[in-house]
Amino acid sequence: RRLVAVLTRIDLRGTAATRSAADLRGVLPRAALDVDSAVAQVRPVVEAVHSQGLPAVLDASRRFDGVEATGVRVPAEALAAAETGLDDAVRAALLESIRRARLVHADQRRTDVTTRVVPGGTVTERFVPVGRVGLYVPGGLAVYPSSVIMNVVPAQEAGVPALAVASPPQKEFGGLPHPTILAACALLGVEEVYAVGGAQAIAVFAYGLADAGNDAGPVEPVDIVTGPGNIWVTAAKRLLRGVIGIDSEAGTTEIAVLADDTADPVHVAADLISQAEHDPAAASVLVTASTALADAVDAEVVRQVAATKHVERVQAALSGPQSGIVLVDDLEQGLRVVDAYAAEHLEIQTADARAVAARVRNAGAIFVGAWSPVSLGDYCAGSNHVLPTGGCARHSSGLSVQTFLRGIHVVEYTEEALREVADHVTTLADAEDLPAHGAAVRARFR
Ligand code: HSO
Ligand code: ZN
Repeated sequence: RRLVAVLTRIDLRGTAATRSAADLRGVLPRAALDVDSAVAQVRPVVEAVHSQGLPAVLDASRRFDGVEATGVRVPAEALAAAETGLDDAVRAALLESIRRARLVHADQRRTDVTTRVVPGGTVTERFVPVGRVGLYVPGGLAVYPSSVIMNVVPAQEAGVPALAVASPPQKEFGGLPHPTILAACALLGVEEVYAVGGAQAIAVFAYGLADAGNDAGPVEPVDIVTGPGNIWVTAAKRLLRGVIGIDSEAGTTEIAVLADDTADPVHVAADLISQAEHDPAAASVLVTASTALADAVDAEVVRQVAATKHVERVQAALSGPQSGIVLVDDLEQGLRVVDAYAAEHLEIQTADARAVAARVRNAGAIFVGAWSPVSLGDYCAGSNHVLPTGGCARHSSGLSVQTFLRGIHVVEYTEEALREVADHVTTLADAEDLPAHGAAVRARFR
């Protein structure tokens, strides 16, 4: 195979300082994902599942996954068998990943807070987990037992009482999801697993099924659906938001590296390639003021890509318009660029990396220094790897315990405390021309 120096250069030297964040976003590499036209395409599938139930789901599995099935529920025996059949090293790694994720997510639990607004008047914020969640685990180019962990652990630590997992049926595994995915579910104590993928999976979660087939009973609808997925899954989530709650859209993965002369080009290239491995549409972006580093990373990328397993995918991702090397004048401009880009994953490989990282405002997750690569976070850091992509890190966070909690205000005032503020309520009600609001308070003091 002939390999080319793949990363495009975007030279912002001399101009980054004067551009607005919106302007910078316009010139930075990023894939344009047309979710809206995908919404139109998934609508018939979603509507069919809603109106016809199981037959429509099985029909979609036949058309999109090439799988003939009579039901969607993964039998308990299949989960147990997958767990028993797990390779010892994989089991140990999954358990360590689960242990670390539990440590971090347990610390995210919220305790109720009561504010005494006035004597006799309190507002309590009570944190209540949602009742039932659906967690989507993609199939596609890779197998993602790690994503089972990243979805299930925060929901469990939030105290969600009912939890179901869906993942595409695989022809080579008798119409079930990949055994490692089933094993991860078993290790986490998840018993309700469905072999259904794509938009039809999200529709099943949103509307439930009167009959899951094979005498498995019904599928109850869920309150929230989380988890990454391809464009069809993303489109279905966008379409059904409102019927269900959803997490932020986690699209094709992205890595940005902010690096200076102190960074090791071998590490930087390896990290850029690591996330490019996910998908031909994955994005790998290096931001640096050092042309020496840029040249060294280019050379390393060529060398390492030649030796990597998924060379076609990686080449496509690195040479696509969504990837590149952005040249800036200095670290200051580099910080402006990475904030404008708002990467899903941002590595800081600079001198005094911790201080630089502390100044970043927009990123899904930040990886500090030479010993904290994104791959660590993908599996075993304890952090969550379901993160906002496509610039959504400007307004959204990754998956956490908070995703599955609602904060409910509980208001309790005594007669005296209400009497004391009654005039203010009446005045504001009159100012809004809503006198019945004021009357509801005054009626109590006649
Ligand atoms: N980098 C992906 C997560 C992942 N990587 C799973 C490997 N397996 C999105 O954060
Ligand atoms: Zn990854």
